[in-house]
Amino acid sequence: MNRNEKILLSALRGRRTMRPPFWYMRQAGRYLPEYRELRARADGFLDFCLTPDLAVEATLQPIRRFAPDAAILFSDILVLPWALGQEVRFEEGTGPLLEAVTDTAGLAGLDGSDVEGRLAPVAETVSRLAAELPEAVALIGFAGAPWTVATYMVEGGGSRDFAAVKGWAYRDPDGFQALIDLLVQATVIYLRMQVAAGAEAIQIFDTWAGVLPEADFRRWVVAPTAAIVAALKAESPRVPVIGFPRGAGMLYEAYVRETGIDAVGLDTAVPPSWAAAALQPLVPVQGNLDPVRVVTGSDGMFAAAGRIVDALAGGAHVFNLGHGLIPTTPPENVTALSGFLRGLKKSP
Ligand code: 1CP
Repeated sequence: MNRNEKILLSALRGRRTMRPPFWYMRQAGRYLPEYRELRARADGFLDFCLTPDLAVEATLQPIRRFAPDAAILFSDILVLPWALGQEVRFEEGTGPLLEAVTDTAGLAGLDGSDVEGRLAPVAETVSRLAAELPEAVALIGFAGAPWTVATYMVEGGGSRDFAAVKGWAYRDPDGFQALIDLLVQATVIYLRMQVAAGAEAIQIFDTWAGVLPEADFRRWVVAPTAAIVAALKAESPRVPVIGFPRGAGMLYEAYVRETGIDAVGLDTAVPPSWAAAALQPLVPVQGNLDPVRVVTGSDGMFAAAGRIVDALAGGAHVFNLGHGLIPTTPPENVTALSGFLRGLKKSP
């Protein structure tokens, strides 16, 4: 055992740690006043993600405040469609808006030949962070999973029913496969670039994994993720890959067994006791406090966090939320939760 290994990486490699390391999905963002101030200085959200000075600062803000065990690169999953040539905008209040690609003809407008060039600013952000972060803090890089990124590309933004993206996948699976293949290829390039720049772990966000029936889940969630993991592992076998198949429910176990991921993120609905029995013997688990618990805070927050820590104490566990922090979160609740987590010690 490497005594200088960062606690996050120890846990992601399956080791028992003296306390669960912790970080928070969306630990940077609108709930922080210093983020809102920084955001006001950028021309738009994409510009924010692609300006290393701003992205480095946004990544470091929650590290200074809460001293979590990991920093996550400040960027967005939708920089990848932009790098493929799709028009992507972030509208104040409405979220992302994309020029929808809904069929094979639309695919002709995408170009995967310069992902590295267009996303070079992200690599610069990662390498600056690798140099600037406190010694004990691990740096996590990320990308969206092909299925989740495809939902935004095909729907033209967020969706309630996913009728356009499912419609294409059901009507013309071979055509849709070409989009997924392009995304797998581009995602591998993008994540390899982040690892080369200094990312020490990778998270693959599959926010909309839970909307697919089983057969389609295997084809559009499991298979593309497995291909990405295999390609990353071929080059960097020591860099842990965390998969987050949000909403996968009864398919969580198949996802873990069939993708080759090193650790799995649990959404808020996954019972920790079930995860301890079914998933933790296979891989370290990460999660899964309800982000709304951090809005309401007080005793209920500590009790809910304590229940998760206790249920997952028998194996490797990275404490996190079941989804990202929301804009109404009082930062002082995050401070209090972080103090609680740092004070934990595992009984021998
Ligand atoms: O104007 C703003 O400030 C925009 C808010 C915002 C922020 C802070 C967006 C727009 N993206 C981000 C940053 C972001 N996005 C990070 C940064 C690092 C951190 O966590 O601190 C990460 C990891 C993401 C990933 C992301 N973007 C996901 C996957 C994780 C998840 O939350 O489910 C998804 C689905 C997106 C798309 C996206 N980007 C932004 C919004 C509002 C959305 C969601 C739209 C929707 O609800 O469908």
